[in-house]
Amino acid sequence: MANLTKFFLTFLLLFTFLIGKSEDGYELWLRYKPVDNQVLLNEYCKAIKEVVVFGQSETTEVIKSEIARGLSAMLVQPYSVSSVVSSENVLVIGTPSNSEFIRSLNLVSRLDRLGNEGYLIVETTSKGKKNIVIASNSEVGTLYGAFHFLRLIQSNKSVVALNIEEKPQTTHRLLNHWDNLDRTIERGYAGFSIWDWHKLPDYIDPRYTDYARANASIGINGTVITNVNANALVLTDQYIKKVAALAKVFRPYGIKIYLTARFSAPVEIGGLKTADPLDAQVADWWKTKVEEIYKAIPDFGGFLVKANSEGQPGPQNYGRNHADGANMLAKALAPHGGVVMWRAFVYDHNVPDDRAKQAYTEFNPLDGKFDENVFVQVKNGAIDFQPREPFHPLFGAMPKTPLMMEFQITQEYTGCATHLVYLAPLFEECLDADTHAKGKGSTVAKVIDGSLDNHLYSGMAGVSNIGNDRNWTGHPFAQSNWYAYGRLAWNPNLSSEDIADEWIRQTFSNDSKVIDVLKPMMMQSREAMVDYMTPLGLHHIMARNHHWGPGPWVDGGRPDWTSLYYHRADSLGIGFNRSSTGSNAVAQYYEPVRQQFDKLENCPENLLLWFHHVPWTYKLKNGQTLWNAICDQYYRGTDAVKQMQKQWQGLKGSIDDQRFDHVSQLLQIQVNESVWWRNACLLYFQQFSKMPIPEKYEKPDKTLEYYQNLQFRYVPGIEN
Ligand code: GCW
Repeated sequence: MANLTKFFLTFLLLFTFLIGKSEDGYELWLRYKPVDNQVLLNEYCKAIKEVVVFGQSETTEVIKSEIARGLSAMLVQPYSVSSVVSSENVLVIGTPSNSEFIRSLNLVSRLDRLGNEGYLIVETTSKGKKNIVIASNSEVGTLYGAFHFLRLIQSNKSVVALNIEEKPQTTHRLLNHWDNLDRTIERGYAGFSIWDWHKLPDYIDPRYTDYARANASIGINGTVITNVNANALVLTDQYIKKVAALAKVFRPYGIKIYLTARFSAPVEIGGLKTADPLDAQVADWWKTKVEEIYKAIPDFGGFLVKANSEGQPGPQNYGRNHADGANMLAKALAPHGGVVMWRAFVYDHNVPDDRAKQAYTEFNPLDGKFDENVFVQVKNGAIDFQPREPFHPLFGAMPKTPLMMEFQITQEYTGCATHLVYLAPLFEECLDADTHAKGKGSTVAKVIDGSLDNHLYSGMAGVSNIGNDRNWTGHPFAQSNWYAYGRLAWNPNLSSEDIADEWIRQTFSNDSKVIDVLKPMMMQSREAMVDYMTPLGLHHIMARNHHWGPGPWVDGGRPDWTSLYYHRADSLGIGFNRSSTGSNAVAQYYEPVRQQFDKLENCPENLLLWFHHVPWTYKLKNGQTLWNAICDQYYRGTDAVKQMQKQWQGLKGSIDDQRFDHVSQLLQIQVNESVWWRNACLLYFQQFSKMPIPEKYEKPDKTLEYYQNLQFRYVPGIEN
């Protein structure tokens, strides 16, 4: 009897472990769960009897521990790592310079094509013995290969007869943290900053290592750890020591640290009278400061700068232009191999022109004027990370300058951390867009990977959604946006759907029942969000400051910070006329894109109100009036969220309880907030259209005044 009870207890324990075990999401996509497919498990165990990692650097130590950890957990048997290949079925990891064995394999010509960070994962036969080899020209490259190999097993892919050749398509793959030194995060929705400045440099939070592991696993090789709305303090000696301590943790993972440079730092912390970039003393101050930084951080990456934008100081304060400012910093960094990432996110309410045109107007004439180690960093669209924007006209328009893409991973305008929105389709839409700068096929991806104009440097930046919430990103699904961003920075040509597949398998399950529900759900989630927030090309109609809820009525103060400026609804129609009869922003695009956007009847309907002021009764391609189409899309969006909620409920039991409940509750919030967006926007716009919401739809249950009077304090992400 006692034995029977023990048996049942063990069974129960095992069962709870396998099915109900709660997971808090801390492990991200690096969960390394035991492979539960017996056939594959046998295959893996047969193919990997031993592991050999060559090399003695800190990076090889990282590889050893990650591989041993991953394989032991997934293949449910202990793996230790040795440094001699003595038999077959060995997983061998090394570079030609750290291993005689790798040199003997004849991989050199293949490795030559892969640069410093690329890698091979191949099955080799040497002296009649079959092994799996991960090889690269650098140890960081082998680390990337090791993570790729672990991903194959995590996502239940075969490891027989592997012949993988990978190489990053961009040189700079960065996260941009908008983290302040007081640990608040501008537009951050997942808690406070993970950088514990007060305890640095002496206390090293183990989280820093897990952050580096996660980033290296997707190929991110740099991080800007401070807000672009910069604080000069981070450039003082006291803080440089703290930054150096972080850099030391990240170094073995191939991740460089970058800082934001406040343009007025020479005045604020240097005691100079001016920050004029053409003043010799100023240039000298930066040169000395940069030397000081490199003394502490020999592989420091460089500076990211927001200048003369939204109140930040910059060269224009002294009558100089952006190139003057960027080049002065670039000259200080060049001897050390550092770069400047100079943001093109500039607009000024004192300039009478359409905000959407201003960045192009300022930067296009500066093409060719920047030093070699300067990137111009351009947001995906010309306004500001809206749910849908056309690609930024600067892409393709500055052939002599490497342009760095800036995507926003944090969901400032896309549901903060309560809406399940997979952003990879948004990133993909922009990367795949054809600028036609050099004829057909001049995609944005080719501009930013440097291939269109043959640039040495190329890159992507993603505004981080990471905070000190236990699961890093607040919403469990927001982890997918960090993941997808990294994968696309590595290869801008990957498909968002394939990335979703990879992520689901690693983060939730290889069970096809789970994948078949989650993949389509994620894939349509961005379109659903566009529908319930800003359909048909509407944009910038969110509430003031916190940008979280709807605010199509926002008016007063700086016109370019109101909603009225963007939607221009009146009794005749709605939308911003940016065609040749309006602000003529379309002229900043190459033909035939220009024509396409310019003509109302050719304009893609999902960007209609971005480029045109359209009559309420205008007939769309499906024969509907504009007003009815707007209604349909808002209701379609909220219905899609309700559908997501139902689908998620169907996965009860297939997902661990803790994350299942977490997402269930967030989906209810998303349902409520999508209805809020829909009702508030439709009631507001109805004042102008004077047309009814079609009978078939449930009527908004609150008045417009109700929505307009809602007040919120302490919404995360802003100074309250
Ligand atoms: O998206 C807007 C945000 C600001 C941000 C700015 C920028 C860091 O509302 O909070 O400031 O863009 O990108 O500089």
